[in-house]
Amino acid sequence: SAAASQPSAPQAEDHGADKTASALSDVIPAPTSVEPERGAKFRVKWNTGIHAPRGNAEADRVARYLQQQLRPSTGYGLLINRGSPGRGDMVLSLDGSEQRLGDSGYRMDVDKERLTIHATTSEGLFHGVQTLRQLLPAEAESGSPRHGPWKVPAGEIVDKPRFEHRSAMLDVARHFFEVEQVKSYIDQIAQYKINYLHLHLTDDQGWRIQIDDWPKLTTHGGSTEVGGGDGGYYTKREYAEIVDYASTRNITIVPEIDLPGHTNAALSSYAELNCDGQAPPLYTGIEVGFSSLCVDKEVTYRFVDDVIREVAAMTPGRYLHIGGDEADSTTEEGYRHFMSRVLPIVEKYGKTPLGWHEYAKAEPSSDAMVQYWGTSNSNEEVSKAAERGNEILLSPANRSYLDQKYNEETELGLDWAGPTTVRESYDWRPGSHMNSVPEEAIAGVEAPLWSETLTTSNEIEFMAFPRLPAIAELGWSPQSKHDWSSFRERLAGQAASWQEQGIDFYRSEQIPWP
Ligand code: TNX
Repeated sequence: SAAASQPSAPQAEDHGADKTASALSDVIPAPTSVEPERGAKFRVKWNTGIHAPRGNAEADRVARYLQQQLRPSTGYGLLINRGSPGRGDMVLSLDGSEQRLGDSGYRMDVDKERLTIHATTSEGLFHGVQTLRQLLPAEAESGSPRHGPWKVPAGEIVDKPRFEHRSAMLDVARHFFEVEQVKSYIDQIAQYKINYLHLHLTDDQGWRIQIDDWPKLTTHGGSTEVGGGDGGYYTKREYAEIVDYASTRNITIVPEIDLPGHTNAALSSYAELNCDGQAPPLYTGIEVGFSSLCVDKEVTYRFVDDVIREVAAMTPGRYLHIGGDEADSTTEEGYRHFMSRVLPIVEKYGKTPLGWHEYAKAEPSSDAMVQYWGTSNSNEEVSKAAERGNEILLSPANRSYLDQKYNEETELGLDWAGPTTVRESYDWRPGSHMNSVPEEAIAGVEAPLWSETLTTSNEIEFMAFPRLPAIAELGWSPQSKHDWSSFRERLAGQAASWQEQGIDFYRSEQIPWP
C-alpha cells in the first residue's frame, strides 16, 4: 500500500464516536492474566510510530507486519523508528529478563502515552501483535480506509501458551487448494496464535507435492480430486513459498505423506508399487481403507526413502508426518514391518516422526509424536505410547474435527464423528481428556479440516469458524480461563472483525452474535 506510506494529516477521527466497546479481556484465546485500568485509552494516530529494537531482523519483521496490518484501514504511515521510543508510539520491546514469559509469551502495557509489547523473542512479539489486533476496533481489519478513532483499552496483559503445539490441518489431497488459498488460511489461523499447520499432502484421491525422483506422482497422481475435478499439486518452489509465508506468521509447516494406506494416487502412478504389478485407476470417491503400498517389495522402501528425503529437504520444521491411519488393507504384521522400516528413514533425514495414533503400535522411539484422532476417552496404544515417553497431540474427531457438520442440517461436511456444535468443540479438557494419559504427556491440540466435501475458501472458512478459535483457546489458555459463557461472548465479539476480513463464518445459534 504505497499510498499509505507517508503520514497523512489528521482526519475526521477526532469527531467519530468511540466504537471501542471492547474491553481488555475481549481476546481469543483468553490471555493468562488481564489487569484493566480505568481511564484514558491509548490511541493510534496519524503520527504514531512503531518502535522496534535496533539490529534485530526478526523483531523488525514483526514491526513491518504490524505496519502492513494497520496501514490500509487507518491510512496512517505508522513509520518504524529504531531510535528511542517517542511519545504515543507502539513499542516492540525485546527483553531477556522477562523470563516468566518464556519463549512464546508477551506482556502488553497500555496507557494513554504508550502501548508496549514486551517479549523475550520475536515470537512473543508476534503473539502480542495478534492480541493488539483484537483490541482495536474491528474496522482496523479492513482492507480499505476507515474512520477511527483507533483506541486500545488501558491496562496490562501477561500472557503465554499452555501447550507448545497448537495446530490446524488442511487436507489439500481430497480437494486441492491453491497456494493463495493456503496463505489465506494461514493468515486466518495465525490470529488465534496457532503455531503449526499440518498439510495432508497425499491421499487416495491425489498426490500434491512434487517429488523429483518420482515425477508421475504429481503429473498423473495429482491430476484429479474428489468428484473428478482437475486437482493440482505444489511444485517445490510453491511449497517453499508456503513454508516461508507461514514462517512470517510464526507457523511451522508439518507435511504429511500418508503411508502405507491412503496411497491410491501413488499406486496408480507407478505400477511397480503394487503387489500385483498392476496400476489401479485414479480414484475420485470418498471411501477410505482400500489402498496399501506393497509392504513386501523392496521398491516400496526405495520409494519411501526418496519421498521422505525430498520432503525432509524442503521442510525446515522439526516434524514429518507419515500418516499411518486406516491401513485396513495392510495386514497387522505387514503394518508393523512397514513402520519399523520407515520410522528410521524419517530419523535418518533429520526429522521427528509424527503419525496418527494407529502407528503407536509400531512403538516409535520416544521422541516421536502420536496424534490421537479417536472419539473415545481411552486408548490403550496411546496410553502405552505416553508411558514410553511419546508426546501426544490431541485431535479427537468428535471435538476438534472441523469437517464434521454443526448439526443435521449443515450441508457441508461429514458426520461420522458428529455433528459437533461450537460448544462441544470448546467444552472438553485436553489435560485430562484421555484416561491414563497425564497432562505432561500432552503436546497440544490440533483442529483437522478434511476436504471431501469442501471446494472453496468460503467453505473452508464456514467449517473452521467459529470452531477453530475454540480449539485454539484450548491450546493456548490456562485451564482456569476455560469458561463457555465467557467464550461465547468473546466469540460474538469477533464477528465484526471476520466480516471486515471477509471470513465466511457459521452463525451458530449458541453464540450471541451482534
Ligand atoms: C478419517 S482421521 C480419516 C480421513 C477422513 C476423515 C473424514 C483420519 C486419520 N482419517 O481419511 O478424511 O476421517 O472425517
